[in-house]
Amino acid sequence: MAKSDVDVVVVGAGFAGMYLLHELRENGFTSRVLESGKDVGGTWYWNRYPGARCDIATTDYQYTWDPELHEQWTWSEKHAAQPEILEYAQFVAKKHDLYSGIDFEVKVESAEWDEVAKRWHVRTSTGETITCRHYVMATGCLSVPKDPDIAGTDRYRGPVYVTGRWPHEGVDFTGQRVAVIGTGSSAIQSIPHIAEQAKELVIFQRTPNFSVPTLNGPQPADRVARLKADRATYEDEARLSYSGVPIPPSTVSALATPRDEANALLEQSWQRGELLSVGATFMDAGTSRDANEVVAEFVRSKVRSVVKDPETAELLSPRGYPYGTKRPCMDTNYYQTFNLPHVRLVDLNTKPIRSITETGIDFGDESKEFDSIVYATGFDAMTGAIVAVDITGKDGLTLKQKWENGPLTYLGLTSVGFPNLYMITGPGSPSVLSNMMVSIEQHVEWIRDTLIDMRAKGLDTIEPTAMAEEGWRQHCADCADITLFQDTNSWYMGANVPGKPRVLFPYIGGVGRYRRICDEVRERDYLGFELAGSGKSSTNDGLVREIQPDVEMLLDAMAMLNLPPIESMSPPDARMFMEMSSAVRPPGPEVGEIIDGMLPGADGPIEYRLYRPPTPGPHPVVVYYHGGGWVIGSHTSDDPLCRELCVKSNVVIVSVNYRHAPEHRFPAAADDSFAALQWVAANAASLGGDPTRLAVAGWSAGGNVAAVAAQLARDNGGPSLKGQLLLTPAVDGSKEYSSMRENAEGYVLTKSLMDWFWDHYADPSDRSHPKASPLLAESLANLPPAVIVTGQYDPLRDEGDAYAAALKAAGVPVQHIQARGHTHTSVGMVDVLPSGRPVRDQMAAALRGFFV
Ligand code: N01
Repeated sequence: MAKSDVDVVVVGAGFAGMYLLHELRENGFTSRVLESGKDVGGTWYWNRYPGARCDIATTDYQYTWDPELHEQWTWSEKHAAQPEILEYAQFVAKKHDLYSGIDFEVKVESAEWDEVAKRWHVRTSTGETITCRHYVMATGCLSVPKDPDIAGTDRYRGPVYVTGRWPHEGVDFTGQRVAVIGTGSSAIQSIPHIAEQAKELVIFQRTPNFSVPTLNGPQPADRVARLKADRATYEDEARLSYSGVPIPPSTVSALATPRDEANALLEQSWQRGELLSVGATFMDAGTSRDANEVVAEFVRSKVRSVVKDPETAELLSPRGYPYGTKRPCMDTNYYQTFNLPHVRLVDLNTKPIRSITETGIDFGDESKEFDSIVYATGFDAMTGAIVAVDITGKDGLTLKQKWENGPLTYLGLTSVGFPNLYMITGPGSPSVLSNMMVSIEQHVEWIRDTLIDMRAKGLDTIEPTAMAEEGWRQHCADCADITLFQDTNSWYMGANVPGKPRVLFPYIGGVGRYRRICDEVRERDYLGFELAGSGKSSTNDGLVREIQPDVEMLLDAMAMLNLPPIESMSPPDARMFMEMSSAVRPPGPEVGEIIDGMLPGADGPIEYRLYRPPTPGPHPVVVYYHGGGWVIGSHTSDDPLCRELCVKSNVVIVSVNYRHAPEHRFPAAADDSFAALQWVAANAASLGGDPTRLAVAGWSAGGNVAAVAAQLARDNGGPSLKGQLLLTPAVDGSKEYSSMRENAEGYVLTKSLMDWFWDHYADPSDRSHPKASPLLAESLANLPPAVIVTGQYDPLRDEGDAYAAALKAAGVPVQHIQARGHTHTSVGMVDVLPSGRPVRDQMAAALRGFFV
């Protein structure tokens, strides 16, 4: 007789529930696993439609936790079909005696947290109530078919089939007139098989999908060889990869590759016949629409090459959404099916379904009779199965209520108000954007280790903090914001289910990064969790990731390059190094005109570069000062940023090459900056600008001299300025702010580099002079309106913040933009870091605002 009071209740006996059961037993936890089906296998138990096949190759879609399995089980194909995967699940369940720990044909109806007993009460369809300390939803991401939201579905009197609930005995469509509604993965796999039997097949398509041929056959020889040579390394690579399959990240930009070469690379990927290969051909296809279009057009050309009727080919060609933002499909002879005389494609955009009728379907101006209707209309993904169970946490709040506006989780594993509730591959984890096997194993192991840790410390409950959960929501949103997913109506975004909140449900920061974060949470003593038991409780509040994901990725890549620190170089070498780094960056947008010239500095001529917008002038003029710690950089070194500011703000930018230290120490840079401003003001009209609309701008040390130039203009009778834009400026060299210590290392501008810059530029005794430290000016009143951008991970953050506050206190209008998750250098990296774009948009708008 199974116990009604256990350590852990697990819902679901798919690959997640099976592995968790094994681990719980191995570690001495009592458990009950409840499964509504009659067997193990989860997704592979339910999805028995013809042609159902795994889109991840069998080399990668298998358990790694039992090494013996690799000897005992041999996959017959590269992409295994549903019956074989189900057999594999059954084989593992038998081998490890898992059947004895699973209650089949039992549905969980509700689960309620008992705050006094600190236990969950789980009520089942058999009328039993099971009490447990920990409650795990291992219910899968795509397990609840969505209601087909089509008029008249209940009128039809013939047989209806839903791909996700296919009859176990199979269906024979021989001689039938069959309708298939939907063209997602399930439809694309089943349609060629249904077409083989049906007398007539009509496919109702709302949105065409991108599909890649499976090219099935034996397992790829190169993968098998790698696995045989060193399985441990292969599996580790998968675990730390972006999507759970060990494909090396691309370093090729589609935009920077001539189209014929790009197509040749895509052809190689196409020939691999793997779900992830085409999308992973280029590094920028996931973040740039233009780059993505190179991939999309290649796939469309493949459709045209197969489908003989050009009109049908065009209808089958996805347009208007980027490749990969709806789940790409894998097929065997899908497009070829449309060349068969008895197969017809109906475009629901021009011929919408008016109603399902008793005998068929009314669509467009037609009425057609069918012998069977197949709904391949998808799932209430990610959250459907979790909220289908009535889960009530603390204070009577249900998870369904809490998630009304979108799922809120910490790490996609836990949720505030629901102690000891865990979700395997839940929303906010890589889940459906990953190889599920890798993600399942990682979650099971994290939960197992957490339970072991809690037991060892005598702790009964674990619950995330509100701050950690909000921080995770923000991090997930930051990751989503730099991708192209947001604008596409996909089930990833909840768009397929009417009324579902529109957010990106899975975590898109990558499997490897996610694993590192989860590990870090445990290593940092359960950061973001409150743990309690036996009269003691501890809250370790905090945020596990605040840095912008693309900034983190760049920092990781730079760390791997192991570059020498700039401060270890001589100034000439440092300048050369900076020039070489600049040479490989994207150029920034086209401007109307660029003119290089000379202007009189404080002590001789200095160079400038003028950027003119393509619009008719005269334009406002902005004198721009480059970054580089007064030592490195030049009037061209911030070229992409100057171009973008020019175009986006519709202003003439004059970028000035003030003299550099150590050859020319303080106050040479400040004096040149002011001299350049005076000259530009006097010559604005001949430069095509409007002398009455003048401003200064600068980044870093350039922000320093821009602020100084604005003060000198105020104190020396002009020129009159409309504004000053200071991006992560250095404004006080006289003391060390806490951000200098907090961000001393690891964020490109380091404390030691900043010290090196100051040492080259100004003696310690000079640093309190307002021409070196404009924050220390006697008065900050009557300065032009300021826009100040500071970066969270910038050693200069606090002094920039202090300057913004001091200007405000002095009555200067200030727009202070605190760039969350950014470093000293990241905001200005045009076309490299998408997360900087919104900040630069704000800067450009503010610059425009100076002149209205
Ligand atoms: O479901 P889907 P699926 N009227 O949501 C259409 C995984 N999977 O079961 O795109 C008309 O993708 C809908 O149209 P639109 C895989 O992750 C994996 O095929 O919303 N049409 C769409 O065409 C996959 O992505 C594997 O405009 C309606 C289709 O129905 C996920 O499961 C195999 C409609 C639904 O496509 C889901 O795939 C199979 C309406 N009212 C699935 N409502 C393998 O790994 C919906 N549609 C092999």
